[in-house]
Amino acid sequence: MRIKKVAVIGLGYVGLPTYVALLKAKTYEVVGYTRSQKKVDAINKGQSPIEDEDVISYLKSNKVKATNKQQDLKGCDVFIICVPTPVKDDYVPDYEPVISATQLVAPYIKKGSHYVLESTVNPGTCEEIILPILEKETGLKAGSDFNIAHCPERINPGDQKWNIYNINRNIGSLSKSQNKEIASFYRTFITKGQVNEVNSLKVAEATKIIENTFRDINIAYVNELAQSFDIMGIDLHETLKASSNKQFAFMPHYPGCGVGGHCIAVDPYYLIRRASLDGFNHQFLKYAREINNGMPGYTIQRLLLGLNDVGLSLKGTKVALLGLSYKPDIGDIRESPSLIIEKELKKLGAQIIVYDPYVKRAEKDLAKAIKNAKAIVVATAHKEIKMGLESLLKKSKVKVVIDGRNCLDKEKIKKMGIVYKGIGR
Ligand code: SAJ
Repeated sequence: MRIKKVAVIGLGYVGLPTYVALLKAKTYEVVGYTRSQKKVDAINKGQSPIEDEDVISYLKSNKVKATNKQQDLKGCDVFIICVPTPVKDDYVPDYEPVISATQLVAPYIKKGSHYVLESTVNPGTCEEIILPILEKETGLKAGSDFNIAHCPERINPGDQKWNIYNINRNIGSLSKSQNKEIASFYRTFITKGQVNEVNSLKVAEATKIIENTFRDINIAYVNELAQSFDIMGIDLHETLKASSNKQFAFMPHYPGCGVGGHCIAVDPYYLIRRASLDGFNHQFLKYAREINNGMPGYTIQRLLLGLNDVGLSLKGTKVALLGLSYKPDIGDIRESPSLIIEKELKKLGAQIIVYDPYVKRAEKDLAKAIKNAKAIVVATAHKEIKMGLESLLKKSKVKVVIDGRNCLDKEKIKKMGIVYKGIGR
């Protein structure tokens, strides 16, 4: 079937760049759907709700229409689902956004349609959760009447080099012939990356989950090393830098105050839970999650040690927490370790001020944030902190710096007579 009309469901960090890439392809009629009225209004006024340069400039120079009206999906041949896959408070996967997006498009699935899930899910989600909903709602047969495909997204928010046009993708479907058709469709807008056809939906789902659990366990590895190296007095930061000059078979990751974001901190729980349903206990993945979830607490321990060195207690002491977002130079605070540190510091009686140039509720002026502070915790390596903090420290009352991202010049700070403690440093 020739693909003429395409719907993108979900206009966040993944959906909006996908929507714009499809518009730029100038080959399809494209519908951008989000259930958020706020996002619809912003996009229709030419304002991007996400920090993506390509999207920002496209919306500025083109009239783009977003919708939250279900009937606008009528007549679409392809439905690309780009909604969040969060976990609930007890780390149980929350499929609600995927399920409601599936129910939203179901009335418009017809013979020859392609339903494509891009959200990161555990192997089995498409066939065990999505397929029954679509067959029940449409009365059609998945596979013979319509296709279900999985093409896991690999968007890396804030990345200047890798983007939707050049990141390689994997795609799996219910059948080889349908996979061929939907893969050729993807190649019309993924102009600089490969689109690789895999042999099954489960393999497609498994690729992204292992990519992100790979990252989580490697971060946990260096976070555990950091704790032993702090006791042994070895600078892990320097060690990793040196080990990185091995030209093969070594891939550095970096210790820090924790693992945030809606990918790495969340995805492993999808695989852990699904495998447990088949009786397999992913103890290694679980332990890695425990280590990474323990890093905000470890960072507070480093602060207590530092204050101890200068005879201060945390209670009543002014502490500047620098950085709320989960990664540098963006304003996304989902699952951010900073939020746990902030909560813990308040619970322990610190007088806390939070600085983050990218997050609305935080102080934007770094000098003001550290004024009268006795201690600083760097939780996000924003460029404003890396570039601006050291010169401010000289004239400050700061006695202790906890460098939760090992992003400052340790020797320079120590020369100012300030106690410096990093994570593994
Ligand atoms: N982090 C560490 N140490 C590291 C790397 C990251 O503590 O060595 C922390 C970060 O501070 C952050 C969290 O982990 O709090 C996640 O960082 P991230 O760089 O993995 O950023 P994400 O969550 O945006 O991950 C995305 C993912 N992309 C997709 O899911 C499509 C991930 O697969 C990428 O590997 C990652 O970007 C990337 O490479 O930057």
